[in-house]
Amino acid sequence: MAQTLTEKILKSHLVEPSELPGRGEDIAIRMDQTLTQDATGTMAYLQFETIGLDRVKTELSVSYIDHNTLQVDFRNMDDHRYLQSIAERYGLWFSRAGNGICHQVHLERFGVPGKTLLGSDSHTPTGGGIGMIAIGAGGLDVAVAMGGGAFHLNMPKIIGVKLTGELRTGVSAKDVILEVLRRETVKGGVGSVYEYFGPGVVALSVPQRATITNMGAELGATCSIFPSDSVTRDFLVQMGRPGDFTALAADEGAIYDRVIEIDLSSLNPLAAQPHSPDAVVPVAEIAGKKVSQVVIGSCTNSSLRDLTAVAAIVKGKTIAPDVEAGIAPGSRQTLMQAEKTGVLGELIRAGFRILESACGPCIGMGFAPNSGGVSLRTFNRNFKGRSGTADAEVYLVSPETAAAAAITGVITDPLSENKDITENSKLFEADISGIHDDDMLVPPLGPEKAKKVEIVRGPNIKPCPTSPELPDSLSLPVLLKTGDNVSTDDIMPAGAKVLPLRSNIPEISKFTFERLDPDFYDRAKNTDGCFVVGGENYGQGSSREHAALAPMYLGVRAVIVKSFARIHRANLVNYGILPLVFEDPALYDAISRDDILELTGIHQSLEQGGPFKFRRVSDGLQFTAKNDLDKRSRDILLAGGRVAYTRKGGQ
Ligand code: MIC
Ligand code: SF4
Repeated sequence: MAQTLTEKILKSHLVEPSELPGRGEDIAIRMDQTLTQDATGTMAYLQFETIGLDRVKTELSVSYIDHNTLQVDFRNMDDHRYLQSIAERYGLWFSRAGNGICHQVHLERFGVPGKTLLGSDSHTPTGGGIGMIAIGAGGLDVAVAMGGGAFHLNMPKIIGVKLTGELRTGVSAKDVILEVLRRETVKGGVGSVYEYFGPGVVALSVPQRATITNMGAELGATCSIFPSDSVTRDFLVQMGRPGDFTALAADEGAIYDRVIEIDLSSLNPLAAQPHSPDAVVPVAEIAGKKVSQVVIGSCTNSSLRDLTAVAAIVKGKTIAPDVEAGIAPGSRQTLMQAEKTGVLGELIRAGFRILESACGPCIGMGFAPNSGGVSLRTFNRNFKGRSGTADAEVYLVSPETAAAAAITGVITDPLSENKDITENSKLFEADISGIHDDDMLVPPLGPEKAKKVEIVRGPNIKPCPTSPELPDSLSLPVLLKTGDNVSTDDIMPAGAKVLPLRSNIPEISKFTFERLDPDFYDRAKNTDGCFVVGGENYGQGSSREHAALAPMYLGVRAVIVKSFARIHRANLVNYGILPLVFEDPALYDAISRDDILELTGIHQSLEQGGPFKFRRVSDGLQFTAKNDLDKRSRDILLAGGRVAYTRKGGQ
């Protein structure tokens, strides 16, 4: 039978069952590669150490330093030292601070079509741009994959995105994914893979494809993928890795669960308005709004292609007086290429502040906008407060749209800059084929040398707390009730103040739900266990397992919602918190904060798969939560979390 590309790669990596099952069924796949970054990596490696292996068992594992590079005190670098010694000890590659953002470096230096990649970062699907099945997960799942364990997921639906036509100058890959987000919304992709195909694909370069697969994370998708074709081959040749190329595509006549079609030639420049990546409107509709900041960078839009488009627009001009503009090239390699082509010089001349090749402003590590400021960013998330300024208005746009605003000082449709883009881009053409740079990548040590390495543990590295046992019944208050689309940034914020605490759960837990309820920590500390109630798409966004670990540490025993985002739900299971879904979503309205709820027969529900039974103590109101957890997740919860489950022999 004709197969989609997703099915082909999943099938060739299937550990269990022997054939691809129906949509939604549990599958286990082998992971060829893993990646971690420093903000999620310390927890992942602390877990890996407890598995007790001598060396990673993957074909390739890389530990990146890119998130916590502000280093306002000893803590960030303590983490870096720990991570470097772990890489040396267990046979990983190590990407040093300054080398670039994990997803971009991985695409450039390690991505291989047809391979699987698991990363402790939600934007790992960037690798789909080069034809990989690349999935984001919690650190614990990545630790297990590094140890050779399979990764479990529900067999996704496969949504075909048929691209026809060609983008007009001034419209770029960011506008394609913003169009998908406009149509599908931030929860439209849960349980799905977006597979791109059609005649329009060939006109998109690999970095453009990667922009699209990267932001598939904002759809809630498991991952997104492009075929591997002559464009992929040219990219790999340019990266000095022609041997890594294989041609891959869906079979003729492959059947998708659903197909959406986008005519690239009809697309206009788009922007996601505050405060959600799916609040998408045409740029023309909001043109004229005053802008105070423009930032180009992040794992979504910081390739040489993107920087060149910006340089072409700003050529010979100066950043508008009221605008502060910054640019963070995605990798050191890109930075060096931009230097060779003259792009960097032009950006400096125009007045851009050159930021480090790292996540930086995308995760609130510096470059926060002014009070109430309007910031145009080429990033992928604009959740309220994520920029570091609570009342800033962040718009997500393409590099072209950002550059046009940088010059005019107001939101500007970049189609007006077409002539400059076409003519000036030619000025930045140079032979960059020789510039692929691995000097800041430390290769793995051989097994004998590796065994002698001592792990460096500074005072900031604290052991990971363990999950409590799960009793058969719980009678606890609803300590917090949230609305829809609560992100993991709402559950556990990032930014310069909180990120240095990622290796210290007792300390970081003080910030749990800080944005939704500044008193949550104190109230939880004075309560012996609690529930949290939420709306749709609870836990969207980042893969940070701290959003499960810290609530667990503070006594949250179950989260009852209308629906979950995939990675967060898996993280809750791993840390022994019951992720439950209202059978009747209308009941969400009936439950209030501080209600005491009794949950009984938990063990039986987990063993036999029946619904979870709740009763409100004040008036006896009864309701049920669905049991749509697969058998393995139920076993993990029964065991009291993933660590206990693995100790008891679970896979
Ligand atoms: C993000 O973009 O939110 C992050 C920071 O990259 C996270 C990972 C983290 O919280 O460390 C992600 O996307 O998974
Ligand atoms: Fe880094 Fe931002 Fe990408 Fe997350 S989304 S990996 S913080 S650049």
